[in-house]
Amino acid sequence: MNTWSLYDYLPSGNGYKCRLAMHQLEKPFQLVQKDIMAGMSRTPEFLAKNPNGRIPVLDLGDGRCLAESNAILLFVAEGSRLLPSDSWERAQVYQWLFFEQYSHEPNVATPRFWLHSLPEDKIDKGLLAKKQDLGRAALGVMDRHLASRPFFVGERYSIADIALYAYTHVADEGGLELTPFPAIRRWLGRVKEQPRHVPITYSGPFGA
Ligand SMILES: N[C@@H](CCC(=O)N[C@@H](CS)C(=O)NCC(=O)O)C(=O)O
Repeated sequence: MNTWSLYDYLPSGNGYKCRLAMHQLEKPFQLVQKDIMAGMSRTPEFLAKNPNGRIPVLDLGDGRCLAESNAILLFVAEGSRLLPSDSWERAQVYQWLFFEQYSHEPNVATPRFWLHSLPEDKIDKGLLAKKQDLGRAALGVMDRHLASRPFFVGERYSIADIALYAYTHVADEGGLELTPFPAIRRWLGRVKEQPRHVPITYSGPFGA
């Protein structure tokens, strides 16, 4: 079997989703770190793997490359305990993956990226505050859902939890305090207790 490679940037929550899921599913892969701040995801070689110029990219080693973190999650989790086979439960997983990309990631991850990676004078404070408000709204949706259930779908840990955990657990780094969201805080603890959990800073070995 070909060796899988994940092109990634360690601080990225989108990359972390894939690292965490593949490690928990005991799927070995090589981590190829790309410094996106130095333009390494915009080189001709990288654009041949993902024309959108963004990490994470899963390279299957046989000429096939897959981009988009949630597509990678769905691919690696197929047939596993992390992706329900029941069509209704699976549709709910899709619901939360799409929510994550449209309502959560752009408003929870982006403030963190701006505050940590941009020089102070490059940050539009008004836009940052708007994003943070939308981020709090997304966290509110999650908190209400989790108030009466342990995990997002079907009472079991799934890739829906992994996708939403990635940026939620570091939301405070974007100025989004989790104190007002008690159900989220309890859920973060449950996710962290799952077998083979690794932190966002973990750089390998993976799958072993
Ligand atoms: N929707 C994509 C977003 C990927 C993304 O925004 N990647 C960022 C890092 S988290 C990136 O590679 N940025 C580098 C660039 O835009 O040049 C996913 O979920 O994978």
